[in-house]
Amino acid sequence: MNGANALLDALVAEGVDVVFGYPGGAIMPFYDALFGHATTRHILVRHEAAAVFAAAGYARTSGRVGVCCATSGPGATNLVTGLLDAHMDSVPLVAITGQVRAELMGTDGFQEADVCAITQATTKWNVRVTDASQIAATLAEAFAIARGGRPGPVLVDITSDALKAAVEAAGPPRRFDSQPGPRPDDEAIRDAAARIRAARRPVAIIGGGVRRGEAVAPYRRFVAMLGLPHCSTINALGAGEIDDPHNLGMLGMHGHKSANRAVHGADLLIALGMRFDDRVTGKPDKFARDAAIIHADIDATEFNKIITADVTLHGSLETTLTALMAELERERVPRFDDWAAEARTLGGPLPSDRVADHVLSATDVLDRFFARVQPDAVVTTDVGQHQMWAAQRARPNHPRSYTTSGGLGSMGFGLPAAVGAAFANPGRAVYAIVGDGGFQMSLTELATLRRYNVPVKIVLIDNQNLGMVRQWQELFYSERYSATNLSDNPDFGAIARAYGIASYTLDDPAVADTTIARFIDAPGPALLHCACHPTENVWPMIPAGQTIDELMEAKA
Ligand SMILES: Cc1ncc(C[n+]2csc(CCOP(=O)(O)OP(=O)(O)O)c2C)c(N)n1
Repeated sequence: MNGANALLDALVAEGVDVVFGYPGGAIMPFYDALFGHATTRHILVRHEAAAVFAAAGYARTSGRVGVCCATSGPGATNLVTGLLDAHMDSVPLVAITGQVRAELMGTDGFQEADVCAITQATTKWNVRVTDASQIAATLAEAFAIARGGRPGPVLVDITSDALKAAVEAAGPPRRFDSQPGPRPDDEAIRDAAARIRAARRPVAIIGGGVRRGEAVAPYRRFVAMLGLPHCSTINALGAGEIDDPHNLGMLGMHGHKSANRAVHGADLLIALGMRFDDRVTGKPDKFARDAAIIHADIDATEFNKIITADVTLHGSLETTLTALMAELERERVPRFDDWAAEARTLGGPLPSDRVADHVLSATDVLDRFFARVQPDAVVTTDVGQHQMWAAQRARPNHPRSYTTSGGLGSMGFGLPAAVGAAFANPGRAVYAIVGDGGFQMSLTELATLRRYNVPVKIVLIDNQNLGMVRQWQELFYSERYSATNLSDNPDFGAIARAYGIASYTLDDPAVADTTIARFIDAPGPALLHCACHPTENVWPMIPAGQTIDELMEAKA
């Protein structure tokens, strides 16, 4: 048995069924151990960036730890963006990188990169292992850290000589039981309950923290118990019951008007597992300025970072909400139905640019698409206008079914994340909604779809532009369209076919419904190439650093 076998055994002990990766010199002993392995399957992606995004798609849609691997130097550095994406959205990952032999480290050895230094700011924890006997214990610790407390990515860098060195069989794995999480202070719970009782216009906001633990059910009970208007950040879409009339939808720059207006006019915000990102707050000193703030989070460093809280509740959302509901039930439970009904009227339909009848509108395509998508489908998106249009229109029924690069906003995420989601959710429909720019950053993964016959369906919103940047140039840079025109795009259908992927073209609104239905019903992977109007914009929009008072809408 060598270090590589010990590594594989440690993955098996953690129940890892899939590793997304790409081989190379320093990690070859691990690939040799993986060869023909019975339970842990290696999925060969076509770029290391896709390996880490696929692991993230796996983790985001399953709640389990995603695993990826890469070789030293260029393989390892190709993971950096995906690690940062996972770090910003609190996604539990373990990335394993090969490293040059210990004796070469620090000599600019071939394919040497100090990946621990490079990923210091993009991981929750990273560690180098040079001693084969430490591999098993280090892996167990890496998994515990990735999934414990506020989850995040961990990188384990192992020198190739440690992977090759003989090692005793590890025996039963050492368990790193996650520490019991913090419990919110009783006094703070009483204070929060008193403020809820005294409030007239309270609003709850749920953030990505709801993914952790079993917070969805208590959250739904909490808002139902109070008749509370509630909304979510993009990372928590699906947390609220989709048919609950008190659910005001997505908050933020391109959020629903009723959600933004209700928050703006609230006298109490109950912020749950969210971190007041600038795409949500716009201008922090004018954000919900009449509201007292109750902030609940597992990570105390989020308190008072951007918005000063009146009450902080440090603990898992599940524990916090359970304690808060118990405290509220000790006396009369307040109801906010009248305010919730009023909050609903603050919105109105989503504004859209008008597009000539014979031209395909991206928002119309997505409306028709989401009307047909199964409620339990997994949807991933790339980054740009299509991401926002989809977030406004998707109807996910669980925060693990809608997956997007929220904090980092990294193009190239959508397709590989869908690959990972498909491996984590066999039998569930998986859709990737991508733009023509981001698709070209990741279309190598068509080969992965083909090789493993992964039934991911890709909706390509092709507006022949880097649309989101084009929109900002139109609105804020005097229509100087610098480097955003993609009118020389390749023939996407031909590209899909070259990879052996079925392709459907949609360029006529008159046949949109039938084409979308054929695409959804197609067996196996498929591409729906939607040739859309080039200048449709995302509305509504609160310009960066502004407030709801500066809300922009489509011109009539
Ligand atoms: C890796 C990366 N590079 C650059 C950007 C900046 N950016 C944000 S949206 C966008 C345009 C995306 O264009 P496309 O994929 O065609 O989607 P669309 O906005 O047209 O829907 C760009 C370039 C980014 N978010 N990520």
